[in-house]
Amino acid sequence: MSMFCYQCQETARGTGCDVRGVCGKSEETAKLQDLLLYAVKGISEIVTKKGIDAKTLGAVNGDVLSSLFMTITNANFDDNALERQIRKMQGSRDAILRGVSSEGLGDAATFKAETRAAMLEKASSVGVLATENEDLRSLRELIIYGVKGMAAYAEHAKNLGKEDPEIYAFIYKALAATLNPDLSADDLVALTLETGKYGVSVMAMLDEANTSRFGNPEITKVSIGVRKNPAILISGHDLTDLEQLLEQTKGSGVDVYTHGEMLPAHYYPAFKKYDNFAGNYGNAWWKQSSEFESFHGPVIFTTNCIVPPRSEEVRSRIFTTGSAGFPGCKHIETDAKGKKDFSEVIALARTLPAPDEIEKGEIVGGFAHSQVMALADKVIDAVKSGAVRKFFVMAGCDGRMKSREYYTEFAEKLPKDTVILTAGCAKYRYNKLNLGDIGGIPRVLDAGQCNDSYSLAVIALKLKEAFGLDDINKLPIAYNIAWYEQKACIVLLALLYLGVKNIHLGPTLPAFLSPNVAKVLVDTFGIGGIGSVDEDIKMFMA
Ligand code: SF4
Ligand code: SF3
Repeated sequence: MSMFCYQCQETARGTGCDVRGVCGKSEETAKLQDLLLYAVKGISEIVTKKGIDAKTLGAVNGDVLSSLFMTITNANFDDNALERQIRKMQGSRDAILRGVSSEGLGDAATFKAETRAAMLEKASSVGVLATENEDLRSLRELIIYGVKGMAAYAEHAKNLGKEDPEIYAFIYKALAATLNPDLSADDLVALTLETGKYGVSVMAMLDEANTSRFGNPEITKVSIGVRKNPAILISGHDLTDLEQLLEQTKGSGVDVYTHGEMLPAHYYPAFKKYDNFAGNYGNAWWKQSSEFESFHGPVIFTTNCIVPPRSEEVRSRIFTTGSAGFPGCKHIETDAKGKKDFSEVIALARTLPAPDEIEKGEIVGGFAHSQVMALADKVIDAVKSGAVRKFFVMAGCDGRMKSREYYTEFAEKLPKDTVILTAGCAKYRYNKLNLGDIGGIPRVLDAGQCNDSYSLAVIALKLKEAFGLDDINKLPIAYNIAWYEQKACIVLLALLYLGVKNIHLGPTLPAFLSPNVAKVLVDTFGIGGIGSVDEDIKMFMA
């Protein structure tokens, strides 16, 4: 076996990618990501064992977030960038080590791998399978994937100037724990729940960072057609990148379209002032290969999900920034003040044709917590009168597996007196179906990106208060969540921490859950998978 990764839903055979990633990740990339994670675990061990205050670590905290983000599914495929980051993190680790004694520290805190060859060799012994016990491995990886998701959200918040030393301290504690042979399965279960607690904190921080800078999302119609100007497509989740791009393209004659998870940017008041902010082009991440061909203009990836481009022509107009990366694609660096220079992208756009039309019309979104609460009276009346019988949280990720057609069919077949609450790219399975409305309340309420899943929790908590209930599970809300990558793991752990029970996860349960760990989740939280659409609807409506 040359590599091993089972962190996403599309993992090979539902067990693990061991030759090459289904995502396109090569053995070498997988190994460099394993070693980068190991270096970050080493830093975490030093910080935790030596009682170092995260506040004193300066830029290291942000570099740890980026390192973790670089290992999330479909974020970074660039071996040179991964190698540089491993070197950087070893350097930071050694600088921290100089101030403390190395007594009691393990290999992660002290290993040296300077060359690519040395890195690959070292990586072979520090990956997922280094933990032999299946249950401990499962819990360690569940915590690590939750922490990766947490790091992604913390990085977005940091880009907006918001940081929380307690979140950094927790990341160090959790990663150090995954190296600790003395921790039992029970200890790790407790840490998994604590990961959910910090998941809630990080999502609240990001929500505050986004809304204080860009305003509260509001009901918005977004065009899915095209204009006649040359254009740039921006994908991924980072709103500060979008803000800078809109500022730099203002008055340039170049339009900006969102793609995938950037769609919800249209819901923020701050971006409505840009005349060249043209609309959304395309669908969820996995359809990008054909959509980028017909778009014609440059594409900027601010984060995941990148699909390896199939033609040289498309690759030549893909740019990455932040934690994203792909070999052969130009990476736009951030200067010391967080500024990025998109002039090369804009210049390239001017030389290329306008996008081909692939769809027409509009979609509606912007139902984050503040907007839904502005409609609270209407929503509460609709529930009390029986006009709305049930809400379905169908947040999460989309993916390329055929089995995800379940979610389109599920949305179509849901009784007409139900409302879907969504967030994340899962929405593309049903946000263009025209499912109608109930007394003016649309049947699909899109709160935003996966990053905005927090909004769905806030809505549930506020409804619980409004209905005077003592338990969030007494609300008429069912959870049928689609997952793919590790940000979905932190969202799931956050919901569990908030006490939400009976969440159904699909299209398959994570390969990284061992039978025993899956049993704990089933017994304690009622977690379930999915079955057939008709039977599931019957079960949820009962
Ligand atoms: Fe396989 Fe998913 Fe890992 Fe890619 S991220 S190597 S598809 S498990
Ligand atoms: Fe999608 Fe990658 Fe997760 Fe942000 S863009 S939800 S999969």
